[in-house]
Amino acid sequence: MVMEKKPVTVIGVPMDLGAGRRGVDMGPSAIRYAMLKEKLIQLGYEVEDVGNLHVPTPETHQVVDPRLKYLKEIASVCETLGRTVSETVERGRFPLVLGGDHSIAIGTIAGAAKHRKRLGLIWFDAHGDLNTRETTPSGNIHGMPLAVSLGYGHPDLVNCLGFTPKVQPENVVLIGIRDLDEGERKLIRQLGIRVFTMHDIDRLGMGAVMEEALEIVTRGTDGVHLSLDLDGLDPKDAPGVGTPVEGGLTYRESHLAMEMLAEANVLTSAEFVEVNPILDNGNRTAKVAVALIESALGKQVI
Ligand code: Z70
Ligand code: MN
Ligand code: MN
Ligand code: MN
Repeated sequence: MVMEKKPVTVIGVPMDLGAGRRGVDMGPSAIRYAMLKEKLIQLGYEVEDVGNLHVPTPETHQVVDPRLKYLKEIASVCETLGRTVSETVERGRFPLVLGGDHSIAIGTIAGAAKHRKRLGLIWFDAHGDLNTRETTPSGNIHGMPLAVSLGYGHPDLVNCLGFTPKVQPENVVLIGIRDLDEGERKLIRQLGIRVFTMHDIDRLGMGAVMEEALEIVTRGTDGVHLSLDLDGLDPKDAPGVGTPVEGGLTYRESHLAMEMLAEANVLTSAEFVEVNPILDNGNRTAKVAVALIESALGKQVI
């Protein structure tokens, strides 16, 4: 089957206020430098790049609450991002958001959910990103965006674009997980969220995992968002991330997942986050991100 090729709008968000470490603010540049636009045009897409949103520099702002670092600034960027994503959908285009740290998912998902009765969500990550002010070990908001999208967290984050929750737990899957905090485990149990840990992927294989994941995110939904944190991959394949965690998804497993998403033809928006070119090796991680984007948007060998 030939995939419908909706025109793509690239939105860069050079955010690092939500991460404990500087460098992910250069992610959008690194991904563009890895020839994203050219590759998508080669694939047959019409591509528009609207550039980067304005994100304040940490040096010009104070941490007010150490358990919610840069809350106001992050909430404000996410509001703008949410509006930009929402307008992109209204214009009949596919929003492709480049991070930046994972806190931007609060805005991307708000914009994507605004136009859906029910949004499915695939969360690729080493981490759960299910912390709240009460459970966070770091105060870094990039450890919270999934909880926020489910309706748990500070009102300034949860009410992005004026509605909550953005997604229902029964339509959310996590894939690649291997580093959870105690509060995150509790929320997963409480909400009954389907989590495919590295253990599950080793046992079942990525093919079976994606089959089940696709069923969960498409059951009763009218759109699916992919939120992919490059630290879900193994540091051998994606060394340029803020928080490398051993024992991750291989290049091949993550490609299979993207190809199965493309085959299912269900994606309505996507974001690729936490690329840190400072810690990388020859922009390898941004190149992997571009290759994964190509696969998710339908690139095939034959
Ligand atoms: C930890 C926290 C996290 C990314 C680290 C880590 C969260 N659970 N997310 N790197 N991308 O601080 O909440
Ligand atoms: Mn962190
Ligand atoms: Mn992560
Ligand atoms: Mn993450």
